[in-house]
Amino acid sequence: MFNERLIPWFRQSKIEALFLKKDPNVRWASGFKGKDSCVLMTPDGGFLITDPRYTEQAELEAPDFTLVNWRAVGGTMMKALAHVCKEQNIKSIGFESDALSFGEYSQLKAETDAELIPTENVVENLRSIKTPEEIEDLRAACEISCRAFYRILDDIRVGVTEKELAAKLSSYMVFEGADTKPYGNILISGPNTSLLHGIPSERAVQYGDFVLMDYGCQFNGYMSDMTRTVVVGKASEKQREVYDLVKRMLEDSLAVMKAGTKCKDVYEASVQAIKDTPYYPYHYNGLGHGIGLFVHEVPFIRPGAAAVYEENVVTTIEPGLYIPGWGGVRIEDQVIIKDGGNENLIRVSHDLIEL
Ligand SMILES: [Mn+2]
Repeated sequence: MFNERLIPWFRQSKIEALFLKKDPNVRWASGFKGKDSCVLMTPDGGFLITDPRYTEQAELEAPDFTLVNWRAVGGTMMKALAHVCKEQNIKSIGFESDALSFGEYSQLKAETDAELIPTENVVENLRSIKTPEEIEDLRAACEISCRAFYRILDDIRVGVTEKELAAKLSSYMVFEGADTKPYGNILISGPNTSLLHGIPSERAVQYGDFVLMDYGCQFNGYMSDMTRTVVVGKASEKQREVYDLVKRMLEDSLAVMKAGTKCKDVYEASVQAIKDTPYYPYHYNGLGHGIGLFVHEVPFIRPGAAAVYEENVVTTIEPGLYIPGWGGVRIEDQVIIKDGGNENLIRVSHDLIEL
């Protein structure tokens, strides 16, 4: 599948070819789902540069592309790329400035006479707006995560370790239909919950703990990302106070998320509930991110972020309060931006669950 959505960029940039190396960008542009491969896109067609581990798969998944086996052509990916450019008489190549290593860039520069032009987020910006097919895959990934959530609730009890719960949660997603690579779950408990990206440990869950689960899966390569924080036993007054503030932050954010909203305005909406409370210093201002074939993508919700939501952007929204040594709460949903509002793909209540 040659992605026609790049054509306007070629027209506007006047660059003759676009060299893509990041796996999600290669997949989006060509349909090829393998790794360690790259594509060269031109307005007239695409070249997929790979090695014999992937040639059969590439023929099946990217039938419109000209396959180049770099082991046979040049012996390195950069030499093969330079060879294709010479053959096609390509004089300018855009490349992903945040993906090419210095070594690769140097090698390519030595091998080609074409002008090398750094680009940023060309495919990411196009990719941020999802097609109906992409939305169906994202919806399926979110539904799988939600079903896994209800299953893991039965396992959370005093004495079970964070690692055991993380392993079960991952397996539930696969049994519920996810691709076999559920990603790095954050499943942490008690005082560990103030660690924004804490790693599941041997810590055993205790009565009164928060258990924070930030996790997701892929369905046909498309990702879900959700977070819920529950309490084991009865919540203390302070736990409930912090939880209710985060819930308000989330719901105030969701209320403004629609086509035309600037990302910075979502951030501003999220802090209304805490700005006059002692908890304000404990929020984190990275509040959400686009999501699709990769987990953290444009547009990002941050203070001052000028990006404006367009219809069919899919994004997370994940406010939290993190109090070092005490614990933290995060609640994260994943939504489709629509005209006049959004559709929430995470259909699990925002209310505090006491187990
Ligand atoms: Mn997230």
